[in-house]
Amino acid sequence: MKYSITLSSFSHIDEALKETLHRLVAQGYDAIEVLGDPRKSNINTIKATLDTFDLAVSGISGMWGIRGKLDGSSLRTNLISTNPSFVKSCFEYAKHCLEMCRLLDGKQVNICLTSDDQNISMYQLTHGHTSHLEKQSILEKRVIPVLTNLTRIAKDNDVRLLLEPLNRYCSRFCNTAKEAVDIAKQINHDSFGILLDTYHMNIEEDSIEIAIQNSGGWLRHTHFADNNRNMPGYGHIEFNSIVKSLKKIGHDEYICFEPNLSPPDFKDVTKRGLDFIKMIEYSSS
Ligand SMILES: [Mn+2]
Repeated sequence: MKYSITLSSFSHIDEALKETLHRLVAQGYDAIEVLGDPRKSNINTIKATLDTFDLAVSGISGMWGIRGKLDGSSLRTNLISTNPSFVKSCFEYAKHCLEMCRLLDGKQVNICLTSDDQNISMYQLTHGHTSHLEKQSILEKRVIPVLTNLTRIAKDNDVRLLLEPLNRYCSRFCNTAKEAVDIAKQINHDSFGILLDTYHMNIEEDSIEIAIQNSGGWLRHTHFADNNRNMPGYGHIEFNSIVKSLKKIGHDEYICFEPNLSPPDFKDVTKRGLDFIKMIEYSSS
């Protein structure tokens, strides 16, 4: 297996990129996932820095769910909105990420189905008060056509667009692997697939292992974090059976860690979490 980690995990840590990358190589990481942040989109500078390290770019992580101004920019990244100009901004943002991915020689960009609907209460969200029919109608009329267009742009950039289910506290659309696979089947394109994140799966799936097995060929990438969004091994998710399930379906894409990190122990934590998963990988082979 090949291992990557999201650079967004280090975004609140005051450390030079070069120093972070140097340590990640020494710790045994194969790749990094770059944050799709248009505020820091000097791609040539990022590329020049990356080129001096023996690290691949597994892909771009999108900043989904932003509803407005972010440090003076007008970034809006909710694909589901009743305002067409907001959907257009989100489309342009996704396009930016796909192009950025190609320029950095990455393989995929994740996309999450967030909505800017302010009229839904937290109670309605967490108790699943949106009917299946309402969700299906929004997905069919407003989401699938946009994803189909973005998939064409992904193909033109020779990268993949991967739909990542989020847990109910983040979105009321596409919370499970099955919902993501159903959408992928409708788009039915080699440049479109799904990404599964153990942190979200821990909340939404009946069985993480069965969800992985049923995702089969659509699964192109994973995000690994424990139930508390720390590195694997620092919470109570059973990673042993998850790694076995990935091996069972012949998953040979990156495992990308997406932890919340903070000083003072983040340097040690990224090493111990990686070693923990590698130990499981070797012991189950
Ligand atoms: Mn994720």
